[in-house]
Amino acid sequence: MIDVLTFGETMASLRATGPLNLGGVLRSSIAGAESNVAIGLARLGHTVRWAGLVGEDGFGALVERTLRAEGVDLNHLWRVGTAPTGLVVFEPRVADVVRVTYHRDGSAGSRLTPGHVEAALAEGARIVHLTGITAALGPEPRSAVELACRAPVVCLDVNHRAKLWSAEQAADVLRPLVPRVTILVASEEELPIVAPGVSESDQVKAILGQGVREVVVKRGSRGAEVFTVDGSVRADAVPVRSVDAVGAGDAFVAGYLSGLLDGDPVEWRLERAATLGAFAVASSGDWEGLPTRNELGLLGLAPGTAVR
Ligand code: KDG
Repeated sequence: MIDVLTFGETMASLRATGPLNLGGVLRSSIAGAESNVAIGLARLGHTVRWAGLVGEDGFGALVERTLRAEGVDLNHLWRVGTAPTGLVVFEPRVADVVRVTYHRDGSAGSRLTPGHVEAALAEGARIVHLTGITAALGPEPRSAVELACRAPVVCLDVNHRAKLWSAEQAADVLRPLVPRVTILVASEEELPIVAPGVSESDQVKAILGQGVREVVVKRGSRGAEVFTVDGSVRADAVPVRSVDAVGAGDAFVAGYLSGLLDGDPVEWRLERAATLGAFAVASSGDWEGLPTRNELGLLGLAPGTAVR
C-alpha cells in the first residue's frame, strides 16, 4: 500500500524578482500545498501519490513533469482540454513579505470532483493528506475532501487562504469534518476556524474531544506543539536565515508525516517537521530546497561550510 495519498490543485507558479509593475524576470515552477507535501515526502523516500487535474497546456505539462521527476506517483492525474492550469504569482514586496496573486478561477485543478479521487481512495493509503485549500475551491472539490475524510487515517491541514474564502465560510465547511480527522494541523490563527472556544486550550480540548488523535499547532518562528489526550510536546523552530518562507508549512507537514511513517515518537516527528520547515525557509521556492534523507543534517553545519 502507498504511504500517502494527497490531492488538490497544483498550479504553475511565477516568482518575480521585484515588484510586478516594474517588469523584470519571472521564474516559473509549480506550487500547490498538497504537492509540496508530496514532494517533501518523496524526497525522504516515502511512496506518495498525488491526484488532481491539470490543463492540456504548457503549465500543466510542467506540473506533470516536475511531480514525475520528483518521484510522485501520478496514476490519478487527469489532463483536461476544457480549462487552463491555474497560476499563482509570488511578488516580493519588502524583505520577508511576499504578495500572492491567484489566477485560478475556473482552472482545471478547481474542477476536481469526488469521481476523480474515488479510485485512488479505493486503492488505499497509510495516510490520506488533505488541506482546507481544496475545500475552498468549490462545491465539487469540497465533496471530494468530504469523501476522502472516510479514509482510516486522515491528516487535515487547515491552510486557510483568505483570498479563497472567509474564516466563517471555512468554519462552516471544515468544522463538520473534524470528527473524521486523525491528525489536525493548524497555525495558532487557524485554530478558531476549526473549533469554538476563546482560548487555545479550549479549542484544542474541543478538537481532541471529537476523537482527533493529534492536534499539531504551528507557531512559526516560535516552533510548534502537538497535543494529544495524554498531554503536549513542543519543539523550537530551527533557526535559519530566511530566504523565502512560502511552503514552510507544507514542508513542516511533510516532515511530521515522514516521522510518523517511520514509526517515530512525537518528539522526533516534530524535530523532523521543524527541520523540513527550516529547509523551506532557507531556500527559494515552495519545495525546491527540501532535503533528501541524507541531507537532513545539513542545517547543523557551520555557516560557510563547503560540503565536499
Ligand atoms: O503553502 C504554499 C501554497 O500556498 C502555495 O504553493 C500555493 O497552494 C497554494 C495555495 O493555494 O495557496
